[in-house]
Amino acid sequence: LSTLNLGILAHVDAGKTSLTERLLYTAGAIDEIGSVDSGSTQTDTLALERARGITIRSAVASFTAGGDTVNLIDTPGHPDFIAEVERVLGVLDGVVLVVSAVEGVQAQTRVLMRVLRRLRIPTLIFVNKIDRRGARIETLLPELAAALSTVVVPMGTVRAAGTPSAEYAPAEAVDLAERLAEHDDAILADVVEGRLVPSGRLRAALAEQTAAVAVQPVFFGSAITGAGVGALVDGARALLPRAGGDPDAPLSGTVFSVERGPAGEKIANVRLFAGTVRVREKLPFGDGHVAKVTALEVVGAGDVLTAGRIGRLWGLADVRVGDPVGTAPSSTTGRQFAPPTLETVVVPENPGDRGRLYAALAQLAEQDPLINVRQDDLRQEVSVSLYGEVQKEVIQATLATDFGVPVGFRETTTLCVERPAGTGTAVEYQGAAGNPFKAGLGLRVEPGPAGSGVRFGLGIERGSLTAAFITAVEQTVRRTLREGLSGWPVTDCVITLTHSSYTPPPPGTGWSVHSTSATDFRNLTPLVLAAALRRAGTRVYEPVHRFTLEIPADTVGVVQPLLGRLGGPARSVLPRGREYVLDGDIPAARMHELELALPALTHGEAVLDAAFDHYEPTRGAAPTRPRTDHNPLNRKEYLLRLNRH
Ligand SMILES: Nc1nc2c(ncn2[C@@H]2O[C@H](COP(=O)(O)OP(=O)(O)OP(=O)(O)O)[C@@H](O)[C@H]2O)c(=O)[nH]1
Ligand SMILES: [Mg+2]
Repeated sequence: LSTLNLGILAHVDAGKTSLTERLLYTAGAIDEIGSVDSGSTQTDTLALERARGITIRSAVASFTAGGDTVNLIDTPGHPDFIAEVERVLGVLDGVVLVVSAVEGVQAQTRVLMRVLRRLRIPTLIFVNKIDRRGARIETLLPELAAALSTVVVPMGTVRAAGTPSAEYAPAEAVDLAERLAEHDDAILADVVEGRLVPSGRLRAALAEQTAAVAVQPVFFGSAITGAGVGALVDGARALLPRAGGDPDAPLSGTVFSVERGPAGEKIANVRLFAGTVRVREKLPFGDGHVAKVTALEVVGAGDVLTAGRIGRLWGLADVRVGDPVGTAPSSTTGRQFAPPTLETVVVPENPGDRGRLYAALAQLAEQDPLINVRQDDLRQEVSVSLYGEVQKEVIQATLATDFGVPVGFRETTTLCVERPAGTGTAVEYQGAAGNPFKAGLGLRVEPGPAGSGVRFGLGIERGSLTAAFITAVEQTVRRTLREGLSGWPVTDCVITLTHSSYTPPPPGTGWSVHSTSATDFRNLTPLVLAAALRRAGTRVYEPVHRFTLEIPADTVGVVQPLLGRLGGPARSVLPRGREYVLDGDIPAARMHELELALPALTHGEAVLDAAFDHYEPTRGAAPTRPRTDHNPLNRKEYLLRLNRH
C-alpha cells in the first residue's frame, strides 16, 4: 500500500474542512457526512472550532482508494493560524489548494501560492463552491494563471455554474499539448510539426510536470453537493507523487504537531521519511532526547510506523513541535511565513494566578512556539506575540477552559523588528580585566538576507570548543537577540563565533567543573553580543500589509483620503462592475483603524482583504520596547542583576 500525504490549503472559508469531510465520505471512510455549520466534521474537533465554524489547528484524517492510503491534512485558512500551515509544509507530498469560485484568488491564496512555489510542492487547484450564486468559471482561469505564474491546466468544464445542480464535466483541455510543450521538447516537436500527441503520453507528461511544479491542474466542484470530488481524488492519485522512503534506512522524521490527550498526556504527530518505529522502542528526538514510545497509532492502518506514513506517538514527554525524530530530514522547510506582528500583555484576572498563567503559556508555547512567551520580572508581566485578534480570543478561551486561568489583555501593540545596519565585532578575552567569567568569546554580527532569520555559524576550528559549549553560546545568542538595541527582536542577521577559550577541567575532576564553564559561556555571551550589535548598529522595521479593498463607487472619494491619512494610499483604483477595487500597502499598525472606519464610510459594504507583505523601515524616531532581560547593553547593571539571581 502506498501513501500520499495531502495538504488541504486555502484562504479562510474557501471550504477546506467541508472538502476534507466530503473526500472522506466519498471514499467510504465515514458513513455519514458531517458539516462545518453544525460542528460535526472529522477534522474540526476542538470545541472552539465547532463553536466558531473555523479551523484553528491542523488535523489529519485518512481514507483509502485503490492501493493508496491518502492522509488528508486539513489546515486553518485564517491568517492568525498561519503557523499551523507552516509546520505541516515539510511533511506534505502534495497539496490541494482550494479556491472559492465566487471570491476567486484572495490575499491568503497569494501568500500560500508563493510559498508552495518556493518549496516546489506539487499542487492541484480545486475551484470549490461552483454551486453558489455568483460562481465564476471563465474569468477565474486567467485570474489563477496570473496569480500562479505557472501554466494552468483546466481538467474539465462546469455545467450550470452558480446553481445547486452545478456539475463538473471532465474534459481534456483543447490546447493541452501546447501547454505541456513549454516544458517538454518531444511534445513541442510534435506540436510544431502538427502531429497528434497520443493522450496516454499527454497524461504521463501532465503527471510529470505536476510533480515538477511546472504546471498546475485545475479541478472544479463543490464540497457541499459533492460535484467533482470523485474526479479530484482520481486526479490526486494519478498526478501527485507518492511518499517514498526506505523503511530499513536509519530513522528520520518530523514532529509536525503536538497535542494533549484527555489525561493531559502529550501526543506527537510524526511524519516518517526513513526507517521504522514500533511501540515500546526507544526513540531519539529533538536535540539529544531519547524516550520510549508507550503507544503508537498509525494514521490509516497498522501498528508499525514505516517511512512515508504519519503516526501519533505517546510517551515523548519533552517533545516540541518541529523536533526531528532520529536524524533531521533534509526536507526541513524552515520559516516560510512572516512571524507574528502583534504583541500583548496577558493579565490574570486573579493576581494569585500569575505562576499558573506562566506555566500554562509555556505549555501552549510547546504546541505553538511562535507565541513566544516573554516574562518581564521587573514589571511582573507576561506577554505573548500574536498574529491577530482571533488568535488572542482563542488563547483567552483556552487558558480559561483548559487551564482554569481566566485572563484579560492589555492593548495590542505592533511588533517591530530590528535588523543590523552594518557589521560589528566584539571580543572578551579570558582573564582580561573586567571579564569575571572563566571563558573568552568573540562574536561578529552581520546583516543577512531579508527573511533569513537568525543564522549562527562558526568562525573557529570545530573541535576547539566542545559541542555542548557551542550549543550554550548559540542558544544564548538566540535568546539575547530577542531584544535588540531598541528592544525589538533582531532578525535577518548572521552571527559568527570568531574566538573562544576556556580552561579545561584538570584530569580527574568531574562534569560539574565542566558544566560551570558552560554557565560562564552563557553569562558572557550576552555582553559580547550586545557590544558587537552596538558596533553594527540596528534599524527598526515595521510590518506592512498588502490590502485589497472593494467599495461602492460613490465612496471612493471619502475612502481615498482616509487611506492616505493612515499611510496606505491606494496604488491602483480599478472599476469592477458597480464597485471599485483599491489596492496598496498599509502599516500593520493602522489596519485596525481602517477596519473600524470603513463601515461608516461605505454603508457597511466594504470588503477588506489584507495579509502581511513585508517589513519597512519606520519613519521618524525609532520606536522602542522596554527590555525584560538583564540588559547586557549596560555592563554594570547586567553583572549586578546576574549576581542577584
Ligand atoms: N455553497 C457551498 N458552500 C460551501 C462549499 N464549501 C464550503 N461551503 C461553506 O463555506 C463555509 C466555510 O466552509 P469550511 O469548510 O469551514 O471552510 P474552511 O476553508 O475549512 O475554513 P477555515 O478552516 O476556517 O479556513 C461553510 O459555511 C460551508 O458550509 C461549497 O462547495 N458550496
Ligand atoms: Mg476549516
